[in-house]
Amino acid sequence: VDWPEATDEIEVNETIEVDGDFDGGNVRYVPGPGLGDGGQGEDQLPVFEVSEGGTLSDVIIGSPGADGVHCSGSCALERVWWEDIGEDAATFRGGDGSRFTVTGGAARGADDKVFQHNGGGELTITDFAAEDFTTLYRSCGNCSSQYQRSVVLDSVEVTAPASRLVGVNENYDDTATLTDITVIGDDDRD
Ligand code: DGU
Ligand code: CA
Ligand code: CA
Ligand code: CA
Repeated sequence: VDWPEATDEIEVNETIEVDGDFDGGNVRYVPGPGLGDGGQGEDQLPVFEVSEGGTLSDVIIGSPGADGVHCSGSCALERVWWEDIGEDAATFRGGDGSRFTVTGGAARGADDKVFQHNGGGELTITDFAAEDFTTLYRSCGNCSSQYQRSVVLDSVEVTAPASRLVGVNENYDDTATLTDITVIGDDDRD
C-alpha cells in the first residue's frame, strides 16, 4: 500500500461537519486535545462528521486519531488514511437500509477496533488495507437501537497479527461476506 504524502497539516479541535462532498486534497488533519487523546475512552469526538449522503475523500487523519470519522447516515469514505487510529477509525450510524462504503485508503494503530457499525444497513469495504489492529469490523452488540447489519469485505489486505476481521451478532441475523482477503505475515496466535 502506498500511503500518500501529506500536502499540508491542520490541527483540529472542533469536529469538521461534512455536508455533501469534502475533498481533503491529502491534507493531514491532526486531532488536537479538544477532540480526545486517542486512547480507549468512549467520550472522544470525531475529526469529521459526515451527514447522510455525504462523501469524504482524500484525507489523512493524523495521530492520535480521536474518534476518527462518524457518518450519521449513508456515506462514502474514499481514500481516507488513518495513520494512528484512536478509539476507533470510523463509526456508521443511520437506520435500516443505510449504505456505507469505504473505498481505498488504509488504517493502522488501533488498540481495538477499526470500523464500528452502530446503525443499520450495509457497510462495504473495498480495496482497503489495515495493520496493527485487533478487530477490523464490529457490529455493535449492545447499542441502544439494535439492527440487523451486513458487512462486505472485498479486496482487503490485512497484516498479521490481528485478532479478527469481523465481529457480528448472529442473534440479529447479521451477515458478513468476505472475498479476496489477503493476510500478510504469520499469525502465531494459539
Ligand atoms: O452503545 O456500547 O464502542 O461507538 C454503544 C456501545 C459501544 C459504542 C462503540 C462506539 O459499542 O460506544 O465506539
Ligand atoms: Ca468504542
Ligand atoms: Ca468510538
Ligand atoms: Ca492508536
